[in-house]
Amino acid sequence: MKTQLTIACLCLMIVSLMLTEQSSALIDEQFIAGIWLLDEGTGKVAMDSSENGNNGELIGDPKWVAGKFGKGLEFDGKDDMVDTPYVSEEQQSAFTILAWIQPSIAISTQIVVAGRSNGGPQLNLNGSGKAMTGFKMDNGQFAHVPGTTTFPKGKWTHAAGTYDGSVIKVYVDGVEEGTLKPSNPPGKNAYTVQIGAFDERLHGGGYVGQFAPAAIDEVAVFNIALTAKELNTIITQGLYRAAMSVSLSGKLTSTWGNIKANGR
Ligand SMILES: [Ca+2]
Ligand SMILES: [Ca+2]
Repeated sequence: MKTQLTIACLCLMIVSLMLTEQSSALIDEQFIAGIWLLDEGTGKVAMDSSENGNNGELIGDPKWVAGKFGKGLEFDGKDDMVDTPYVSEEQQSAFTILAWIQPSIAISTQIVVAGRSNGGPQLNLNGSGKAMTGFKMDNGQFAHVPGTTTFPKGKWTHAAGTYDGSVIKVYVDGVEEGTLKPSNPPGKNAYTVQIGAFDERLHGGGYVGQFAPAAIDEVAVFNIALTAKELNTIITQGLYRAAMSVSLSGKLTSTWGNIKANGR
């Protein structure tokens, strides 16, 4: 009797999960570099919610604040940042970098949202407060494309940069705002993905700068160019729900892997 009840309960659960399934995103976990939900709310570690273990270290004293989804991190624009251990040559083929940003001031100098120093794949706000993405090409020249929206002070706005091996695109709130076809692919880059600033000193380099006076939430890096549809699923549902709703469709191992709800 107990077994039958258990089976009945499981069936009900499966049916209800199928009914609530609502995602269209299909991202193979091999393309996930790292997912930092920034939901810890305490401590000096920003956990990677993917299975890759690219946990970030809080440098300086960024503050845990209310994020766009759950908690987020507020950076002071002076010496706060997060350093992750993620380095990859795969980003020379394709990438997506995305995050929510809430500037604390009107942005007037370029700041780092997330990316790799020394011309590695980057998502920034430029000196006009517009999202900008791109990289240093293997010929040493820069290929960066800005969006058109000025990120307003005190408001969460979403930014994403993608590269599919041919074209760089920048999206704001899921809307494509700029494209650029670089003449060459990204050059090699040995720096880690960092959030809120660059500090090469942590990895044997010398440059430090571009600190963001902003709160940042839900940072993710993929080694594939997400589509506008996938970006909009993530923006609407949040990274965690977007990942879980795909998982609930039964494609757990072939899509987002086992996303961990750190701090939730
Ligand atoms: Ca500080
Ligand atoms: Ca969060």
